[in-house]
Amino acid sequence: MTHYIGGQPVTSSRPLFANIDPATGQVVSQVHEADADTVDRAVQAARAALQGPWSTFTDGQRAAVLRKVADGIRARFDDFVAAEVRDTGKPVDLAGHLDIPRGAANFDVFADQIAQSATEAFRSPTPDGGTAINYGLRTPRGVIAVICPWNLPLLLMTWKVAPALASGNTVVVKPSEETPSTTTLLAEVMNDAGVPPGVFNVVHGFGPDSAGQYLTEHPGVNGITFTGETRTGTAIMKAAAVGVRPVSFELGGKNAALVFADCDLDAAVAGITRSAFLNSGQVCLGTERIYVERPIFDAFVLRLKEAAQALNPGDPWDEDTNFGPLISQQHRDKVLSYYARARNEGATVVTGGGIPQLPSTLSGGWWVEPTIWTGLPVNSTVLTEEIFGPCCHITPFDREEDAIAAANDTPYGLATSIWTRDVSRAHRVAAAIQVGIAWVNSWFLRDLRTAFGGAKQSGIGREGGVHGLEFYTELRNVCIKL
Ligand code: TXE
Repeated sequence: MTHYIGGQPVTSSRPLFANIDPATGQVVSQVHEADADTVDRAVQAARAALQGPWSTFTDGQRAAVLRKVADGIRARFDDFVAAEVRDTGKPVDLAGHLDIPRGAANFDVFADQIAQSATEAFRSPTPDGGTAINYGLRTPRGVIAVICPWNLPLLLMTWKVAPALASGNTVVVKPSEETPSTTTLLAEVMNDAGVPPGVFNVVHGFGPDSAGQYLTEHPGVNGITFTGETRTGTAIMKAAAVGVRPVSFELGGKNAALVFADCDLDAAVAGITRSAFLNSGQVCLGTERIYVERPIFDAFVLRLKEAAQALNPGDPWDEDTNFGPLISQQHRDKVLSYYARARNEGATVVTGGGIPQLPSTLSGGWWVEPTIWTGLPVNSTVLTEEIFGPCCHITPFDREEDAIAAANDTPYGLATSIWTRDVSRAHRVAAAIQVGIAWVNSWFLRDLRTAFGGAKQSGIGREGGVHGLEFYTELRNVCIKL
């Protein structure tokens, strides 16, 4: 698999690296790793494209091209699904219903957004008794570096690329080394849709001493958008400090669900089963801490255990499979180390805790069991650190304020879900929990026009709708004295 620079596939001189199917552990392709020169070439192509035909496109013309990109993804739907399933091992049903359709929809959403965006205007008195008109003029920020994770590769990448391009920027994308394929396919779709050469560039590779570091340190980059680990965000922020370049970050989480005794228990169990185990727990919005009001604690634990045990791990190409492997051996080692720590710290293992028995064709993959714990104290490792696997801990609570305090007792603040039939409580708790996204009686229910992002160490800035414009454009105030 090659890089994609200035509208062309490009190779580089470093040794290729293997792209592995996490379901089987088999190598599925070899990928070029960008050196500093290759990254420089990509940034220069993106800079040159800022001066090219792209700069003459009206908002409406850019919107029309983005809609063609969305249609282009849909026209090659099976290719995108196959690439995502091979790279991630996720069930074909999930890639086909979430990753690829939402990845395509992101282009439609931001095409609509840019066609409708307006800026502020003020009529102002001047000291000499006259009048001035002030208005906001949004201009593209320039070359945007897009650094992506592996959990929802196309979806999270297009969530950044679509608003960047809608606003008239050019991009250099570095997909995760674990999931290079759909970004490369998207480059072909961009070409076919009439995106001018150099507007969308792709470089492959790793983080430190590789494409990620070279790209974020490159002085030709005007802004960096990143989704991934908080520690990586810290390294990228240091790189961005040189040249005082802005960042947009969506980072880690340790999200809590609060389940009150008056909730619809069926809905809460179904929603939390999704939030803890969808994509094998590799979702930034996922729930790893669950607080349940004591009268329904035992019933909830039993119901969630049954739901976890009913999950169906297996061949990702089987339509009935709804639980996939973890992304890599390294990540499985990390998740299994938390399974061991939970046991060592005295957890009651309600279900799971190990590696599932699967057919021999899948035995080389990076599988773990969906796992539920109870009985750990608030300061235990698995209740404080992001695990990013299919696991959660359930704690009983007696008072609303105790549940809120426990939910807030973390440096993270991405998302929460609150399960109650009491409308006043729903509003009260949603206002009290320090997060960027609070769901009531639901989880991952997204209107793509709404703000998306994290409080505290879960991020900087908001993506989605008009909110992303703050990052992807410079707002100039023009003052005209009449
Ligand atoms: O993330 P990284 P990894 C969390 C989750 C997971 C952990 C590690 O807890 O277990 O992060 O996953 C690039 N300069 N999340 O190692 O390292 C890297 O190549 C520039 C949460 O995959 O953050 C990849 O493209 N780039 C999460 C991207 O950063 C660098 C999603 C993400 O890698 C870099 C994924 C550097 N110094 C993991 N170092 C979420 N919140 O959705 C790495 N990269």
